[in-house]
Amino acid sequence: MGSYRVAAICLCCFVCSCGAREEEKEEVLQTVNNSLGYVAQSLTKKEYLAGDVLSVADIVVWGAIYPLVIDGTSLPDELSSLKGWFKKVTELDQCQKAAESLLKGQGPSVFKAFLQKLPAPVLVSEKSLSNEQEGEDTAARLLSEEDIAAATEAWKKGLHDVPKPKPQQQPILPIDGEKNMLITSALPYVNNVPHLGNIIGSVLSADVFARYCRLRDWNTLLVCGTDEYGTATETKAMEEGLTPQQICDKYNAVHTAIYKWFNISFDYFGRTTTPHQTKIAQDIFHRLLERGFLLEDTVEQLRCETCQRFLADRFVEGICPFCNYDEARGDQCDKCGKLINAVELKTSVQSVCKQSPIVKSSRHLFLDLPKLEERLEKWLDQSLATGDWTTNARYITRSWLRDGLKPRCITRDLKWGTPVPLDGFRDKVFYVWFDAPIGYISITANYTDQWEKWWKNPQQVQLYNFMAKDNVPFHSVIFPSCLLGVEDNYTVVNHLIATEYLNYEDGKFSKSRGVGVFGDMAQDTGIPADIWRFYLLYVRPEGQDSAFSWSDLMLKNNSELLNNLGNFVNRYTTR
Ligand code: B3M
Ligand code: ZN
Repeated sequence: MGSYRVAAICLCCFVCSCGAREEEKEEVLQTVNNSLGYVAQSLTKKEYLAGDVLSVADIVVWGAIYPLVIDGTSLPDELSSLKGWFKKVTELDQCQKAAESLLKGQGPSVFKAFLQKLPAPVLVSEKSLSNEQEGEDTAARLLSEEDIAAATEAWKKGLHDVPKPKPQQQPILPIDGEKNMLITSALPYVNNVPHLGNIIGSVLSADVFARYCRLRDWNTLLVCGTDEYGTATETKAMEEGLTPQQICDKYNAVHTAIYKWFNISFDYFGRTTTPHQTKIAQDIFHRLLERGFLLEDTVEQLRCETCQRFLADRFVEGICPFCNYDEARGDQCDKCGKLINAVELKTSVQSVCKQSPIVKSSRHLFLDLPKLEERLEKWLDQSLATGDWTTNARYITRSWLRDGLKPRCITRDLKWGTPVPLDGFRDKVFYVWFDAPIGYISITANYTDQWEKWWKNPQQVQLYNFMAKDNVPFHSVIFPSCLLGVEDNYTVVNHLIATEYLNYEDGKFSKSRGVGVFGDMAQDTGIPADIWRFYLLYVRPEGQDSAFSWSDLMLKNNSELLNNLGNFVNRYTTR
């Protein structure tokens, strides 16, 4: 079925004007024609795809090629078997109804949103093994005797004869004419020890991709750091009897040590509580303000009279106003994924002292997302069509836009954060999710004073963001809207790679309940980091949630690493 899928995906070029080059369109057409030819060929011998009766295969293939073919008249005569079959299936009552309800008089453009959720089209030239081979039809290429002999020869010579990756200049900066890969891994909150789910969701996935890029001799910068502002830190500080700064220093060191042990190849691991963060975040804020993208409004906020403070949304728990899940956090519902304003929770308690908060009003600043929506849509059309976005990232982003964007509050009544540099708001700080993605930029600024060569250079840089799926809307909607709104030639995400969740045995990892395997525990087991890395990548939750299990770790270690890989290497080395 793979080839039919390709045919459907490639149609994005026809319906979304994604800006594909002429040659690319030619290639797409070629791919589509090959696939259609293949289907036509198989229909010369039988009535339907799987035999003489209609089956699910017919419906799937019909649905996949329908956006392109519509009434069948565009099919060339030499595909007559396909034409006849297509007509037959189209005439089925259910298929007619499906087509009518889907198209609603808008023609094939209704498939745009659907196609954008699918993986980007893989053109033949992108599959080629190196740039020099561009254009060569590697998909159709079979290994020749010579290829196999060359591979055997290379294997015999061993690693020392393999060309070494080019040494990286320091600091690593974009280079004219090269592929410049800027890779970020979501910034872990500083108030906790990361668990295996956090590790595979962003840092390890980004690390593996960065290693791959470096082996390809692509000019690569991998940055990350701890996300240090916000109530999470203030609360942890209260719990441990330390200042927020002391908490940040303590846990930044914990994170640094864990990622070092896991061999995560960051080019720079920083933190968000730096003067660069203040400067860049405040500059972005001023530019948004000057351009009329901020609004002022009164907010009803939850305040705990026992603790004498306003409560950040995520420290309130209650019933989700959308799906009635009774353990929704005040900022986001873990069940339906919707973002919430804590005051909208049906009943709520503060997660620390379990008291019911009161509602109090306060003036705040909002990002005017409806005003930024048009430029965001335009940019997304381009980025989704040409970039590598995981299916969940496409889906989450599209559903956000489909529901319509609303202004989002970017200030908070807290102390531990980047100060809001505007009269009337100077006792407030930026909301951590306004601030945190700016951390990628400020962390790079701490690495090199030439950071703008990465971050204000969309012409030369490809930006890859790695994260777990709950971080998607902030990276695909809110942060890009800010960057587009500041009109300062910022590099905006081109590729967004989001994982599903990794569960622990039969349940969830839970920092607060201490359930799961945390970075320091993994180290204490005495199992080497490479085995953890292998197993986490093996169970990486790509298309759906997956689970860590101790017995499966043992099984995969014994079967895959020891029996398969171990024996293979052993046979070779003892020959
Ligand atoms: N710290 C959330 C998280 O760790 C947040 C990510 C920020 S990325 C800019 O899941
Ligand atoms: Zn919900």
